[in-house]
Amino acid sequence: MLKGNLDVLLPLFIPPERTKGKYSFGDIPIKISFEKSNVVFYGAPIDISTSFGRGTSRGPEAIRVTSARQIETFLLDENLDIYERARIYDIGDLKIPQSIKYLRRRSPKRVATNLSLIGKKIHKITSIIQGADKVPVLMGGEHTLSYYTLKALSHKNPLVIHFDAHRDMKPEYEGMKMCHTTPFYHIINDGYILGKNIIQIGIRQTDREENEIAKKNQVVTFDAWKVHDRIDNLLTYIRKATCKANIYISFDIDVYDLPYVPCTGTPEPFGLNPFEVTKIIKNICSSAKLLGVDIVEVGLRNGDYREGTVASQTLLRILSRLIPSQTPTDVK
Ligand SMILES: [Mn+2]
Repeated sequence: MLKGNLDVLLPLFIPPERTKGKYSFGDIPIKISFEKSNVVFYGAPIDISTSFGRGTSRGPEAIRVTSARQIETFLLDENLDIYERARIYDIGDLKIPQSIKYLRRRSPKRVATNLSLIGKKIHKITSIIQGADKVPVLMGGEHTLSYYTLKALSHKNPLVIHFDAHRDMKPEYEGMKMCHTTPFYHIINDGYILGKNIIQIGIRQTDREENEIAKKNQVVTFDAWKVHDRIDNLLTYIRKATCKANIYISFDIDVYDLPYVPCTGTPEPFGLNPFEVTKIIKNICSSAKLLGVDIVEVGLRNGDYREGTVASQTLLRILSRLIPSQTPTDVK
């Protein structure tokens, strides 16, 4: 059964060592098979609908390079090596069809066709990994991809913890219904996730209509000022809300303050710092079950690996806290 799953997944991917990043996540010395893994990483270098700053297609590369070559997998603050906790299998990066790779003119119609093509693949990949009782970790790529992962996991009724400078809750943008600023509107509007099951953290850019949509749907919001001024309120809320919940973490790298993330498409001031983000992650209840993770909008330009570094460090903290510890016999 599990072997069958891998046979379906592998043809969709370029293996880690042949990607632009050339390494598997963390380049962990103990190689784990898909069957023995409990966390499955994959890159989705998708940049189809982004508008202002492009370049999120290099996100997986930034994360692969920094996690493998720059960052130790030993976490000083946790006194833990990540592979003592998470048994990571990295499938590689999603193959991008030629029609998308060389797309020059981005009409809304073409964007819609291409996103739906990729969306079907992301849905299938998420379902297979989750169906095998493993945690899918998507390294994006644009934020639109979260619509498809959440749709695939919606039957598990997840509580969505959404870190972002933006709500991504517009009904449409620049003539595009589905794009990087709209996934959370559509996931609610299409009935997959209730607004009250989405916690948005770090928000500081929205328009009035989008803000009203969030309020009307009872989306829980801790904007950047609330996090900065009164983080304890958020920590208390997170501890209670996540108890025994199935949780999904959608992490837009632009939740971090502008100096940490110079390459992402829409960096914003008034952002969070790594201590705040780590605190929030550490306060997720230990009885929560992690259903899936995406980390999106990570960029890489002119050899500036800052975003890859904060993205990798964020992923290590999420895994160190939210993967149940294993007994030594599990490792074999
Ligand atoms: Mn954003």
